[in-house]
Amino acid sequence: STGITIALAGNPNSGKTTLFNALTGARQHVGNYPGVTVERKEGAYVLNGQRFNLIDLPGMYSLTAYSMEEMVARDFLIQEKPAAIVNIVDASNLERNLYLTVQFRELGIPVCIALNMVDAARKRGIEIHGEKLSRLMDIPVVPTVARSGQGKTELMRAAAQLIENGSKTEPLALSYGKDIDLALQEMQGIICAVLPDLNCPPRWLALKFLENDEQIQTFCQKQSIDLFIALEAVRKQVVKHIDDTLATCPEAVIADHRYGYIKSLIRQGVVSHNQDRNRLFL
Ligand code: GDP
Ligand code: K
Ligand code: MG
Repeated sequence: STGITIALAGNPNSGKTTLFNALTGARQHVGNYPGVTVERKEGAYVLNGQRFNLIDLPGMYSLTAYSMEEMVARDFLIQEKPAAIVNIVDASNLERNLYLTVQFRELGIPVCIALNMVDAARKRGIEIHGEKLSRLMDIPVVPTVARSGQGKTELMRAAAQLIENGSKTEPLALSYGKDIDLALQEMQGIICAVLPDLNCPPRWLALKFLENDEQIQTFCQKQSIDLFIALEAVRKQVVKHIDDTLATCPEAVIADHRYGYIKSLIRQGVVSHNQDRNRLFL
């Protein structure tokens, strides 16, 4: 169908389907992804005469696909390359939800955050400063209450604006420490030489390979056995070094750095807690 594709993505139970329904109403089509029983929900949203195809992606915690749902969601993002991701984030579980946001940014697809369930967060005494988060992460953040539809038009305006400016979206390149950064650089060089027309950032592919992502490793193997062997040699070296020096593995170090980045954002005043302990008695 014609129109610009926007994927609604986020952790399970963040409110994706509720938001999707609020945005698309009856203009929905439900099918299946080829070969699997995961539901594929698509719907239309029109803003100022521009038609958008919205996809309600299955819930995911990570871009390393551990479940069928995550596999489908990741494949969709890489193969169908939506113009933008509307990342539905549960405002009450900001830190955990942003772990996925960081990974979307690493993948390099423009991201707009729907800071959802701000009503429930507020009831629990949690206030998120969306503008601050937006500034720190350099992505649009729009507070929403998917259940009532509050914020949905502002959200779609922000997503449309993001797509208009989209060409300048660079993938986020976090530092994962010297050892991993150097390995990534080397792997990226190897990948670029063998696969110049890759449909995802080469550093992202290297990162996934280093995170021991089986599907990514198989993909590299299928592209070229020499590529696989060269990448595997770098990986084995890092694995050994990190095991010797830190008694851990690259995927744990990478996850630690992602969480470190998120924690540092949050510490800069993104979240206020209503400390009124007497609240229950008032
Ligand atoms: P999904 O798994 O991401 O598709 O999440 P759902 O759309 O199924 O929503 C999970 C639950 O959260 C449902 O019970 C929704 O009614 C509820 N929900 C969704 N958005 C909001 C919101 O903004 N505020 C509140 N209070 N509840 C919400
Ligand atoms: K659900
Ligand atoms: Mg859902």
